[in-house]
Amino acid sequence: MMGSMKVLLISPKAPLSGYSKLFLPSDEMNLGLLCIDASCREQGHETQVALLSVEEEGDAVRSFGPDAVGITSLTPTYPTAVRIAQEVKKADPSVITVFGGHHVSALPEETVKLPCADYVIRGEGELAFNELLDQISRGNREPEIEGVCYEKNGVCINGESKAIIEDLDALPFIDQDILENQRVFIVSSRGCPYQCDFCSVGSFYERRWRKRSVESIIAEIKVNEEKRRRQGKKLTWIDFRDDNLTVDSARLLELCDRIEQEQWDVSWHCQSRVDTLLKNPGLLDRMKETGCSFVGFGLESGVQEILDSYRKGITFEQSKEAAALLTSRKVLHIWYAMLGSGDHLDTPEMLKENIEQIASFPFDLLQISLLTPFPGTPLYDRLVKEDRLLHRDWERYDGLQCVYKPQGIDPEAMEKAFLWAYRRVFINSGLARIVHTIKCSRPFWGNTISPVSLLKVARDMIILKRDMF
Ligand code: B12
Ligand code: SF4
Repeated sequence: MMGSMKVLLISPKAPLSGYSKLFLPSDEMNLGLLCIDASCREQGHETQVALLSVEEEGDAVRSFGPDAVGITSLTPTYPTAVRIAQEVKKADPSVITVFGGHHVSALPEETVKLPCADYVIRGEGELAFNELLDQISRGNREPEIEGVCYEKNGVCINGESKAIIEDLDALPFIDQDILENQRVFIVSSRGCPYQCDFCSVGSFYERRWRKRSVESIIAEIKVNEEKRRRQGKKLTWIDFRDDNLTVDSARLLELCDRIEQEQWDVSWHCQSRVDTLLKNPGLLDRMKETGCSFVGFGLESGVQEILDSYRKGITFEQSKEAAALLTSRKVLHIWYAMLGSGDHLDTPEMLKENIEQIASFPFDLLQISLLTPFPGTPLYDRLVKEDRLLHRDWERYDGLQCVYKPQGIDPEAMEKAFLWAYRRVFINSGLARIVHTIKCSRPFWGNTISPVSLLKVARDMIILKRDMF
C-alpha cells in the first residue's frame, strides 16, 4: 500500500514580455496540472494546486509543507518554472521536485542536470507521477518508470522514454472549481495524427490521437452542470480544448446528439482543421444546432508555398471555403496565422505577400504570431542543425519575438513586420473590418483581451512608417 503524500502542484505565473501583454491568458492555470491533481487525489494524496509567481513560492511551501512539488512548463514559462523550483529547494531542500509539460518533455537533459530538479516526466504525467510517488514512498529514488527521467553521475537516465496513456476514459475528471471560470473545460481527445513542422503536438504525443468515449465526455459535463446547478449557477459555455475536435466526425455527430438530448442551453466552442471540417458537409450544421458558436482554425499562412513548407497538408483555398461556410452558418470563426517560414521563403517579398493574403482573408477574428521553433518540433531540430537559433532565452519564445535567424531578412525587420501585419490587416483594411472585428471580439472583452494593452499596441502600430515594404 502506497503512503499518502502532500503534493503541491504549480502552474508558473510567468512575467509577460513585449506584446505578450496583449493576451492576458498566460495567467491561466494549466489544465494538464489539474489532470495530475485529479489523479493524485484519486490515489489518496493530499494536493494543493496553485498559479504562483517566484515571489509567492517560498510562502506556499512553508504554509503547505509538501513532500513533493510538481511544476508544469511550456517553453516561455520554463525559466519561471526553474526559478520556482530553486525557491522550493531554498525553502526546504528535502522536498522532491518534478517537472512536466511540453518544454521539459522535449529537452529533459537540460532540466534533470539542474540541482533544483529531481525528476522530469516526459509525456502524459497522470500515471507516471503516481507511480513515481509510490516508488519514492517505498524508498526507491531511482525507479524505472515509463516517461520518468532523472540524473545520475551526470547522465540523464531514461531520457528517451515517454508516457502515453491508452485509455483516457480511465482517468478521473478534473476539479473545475479550481479554475473559477464561467466555462467548463473538456479535453475529449489527445494528440494529433498530423505532424506540422512548427507544432510540438505531433511529437509530444508521438502522433498518437486517442479519443474518449462520448459517454465519458457527457458524464464529465454532467458532473459540472450539476455542480453549477447546486451553486445556483447555470452551465452556459463548454470549451473543448482538443487540438482538433473534428478529427473523427462520427464521434462528434454522436456527441452532438447527446448534447441535444441533455437539453443543455449551452454554447460551446472548439478548434478544428479546415480539411476535416469540410470532409463532412453536414457536420457544421449539427455542431451549430447543438450550440457551437465559434471554431478556431490554423490558417498558418496566406502563401501556399509556405503552407507546403510547414507540411500543414491544407490549402489556402480550403481555408477560404471553410470561412465562407462558417459565415453562411453564422458560426464565428477565429484563425491563427504566422509570419516566417524558417527557410528560403523568409524574404521581404514573401512576407509582404503573406500579409496581403492574410489581410484579404474573410476571417471573423485573427491572431498573428511570429513563427517560433519550439523544442520538440521538426522546425526546431532543423534550425539547431543549421545553427540558426538566435538564443535560448526561452522566456522570449512566446510567438511574438523573432528568435531565429531568417535567411533573407533581419530578425528586427521580422518583428517590425509583425506589428505592420496587425496594422495592415486590422487598421488599413477599412472601417468595415474594424467594426466587424470589434463586434466579433465582444465575447472575449475583459476575458482574454486586455483593453489597456490593446491601446498600447494600437499606438505602436500607428507610429510605424505608413508603408513598411
Ligand atoms: C489550450 C491551449 C492554450 C490555452 C490555455 C493553456 C492552459 N492554460 O492550459 C491558451 C490559449 C491560454 C494557450 C496559451 C499559449 N500557448 Co497553448 N496550447 C493549448 C493547447 C491547444 C491545449 C493545452 C491542453 O489543455 N492540453 C491538454 C492537457 C491535458 O495536456 P497538457 O497541458 O500538455 O498536460 C499533460 C502533460 O503535458 C503533462 N504535464 C503537464 N504539466 C505537468 C506537470 C507535472 C508535474 C507532470 C508530472 C506532468 C505534467 O501531463 C499532463 C496530463 O497528461 C496546446 C496543445 C496541446 N495539445 O497540448 C497548446 C500549446 C500547449 N500552447 C503552446 C503555446 C506556444 C502557447 C503560447 C506561448 C502561445 C502564444 N504565443 O500566446 C501561450 C503561452 C501561455 C503561457 N504563458 O502559458 C504550445 C506549447 C509549445 C511549447 N513547447 O511551449 C502548444 C503545445 C501548441 C503547439 N502548437 O505547439 N494555450
Ligand atoms: S498544427 Fe494542428 S494539425 Fe498540425 S500537428 Fe499541430 S495540432 Fe496537429
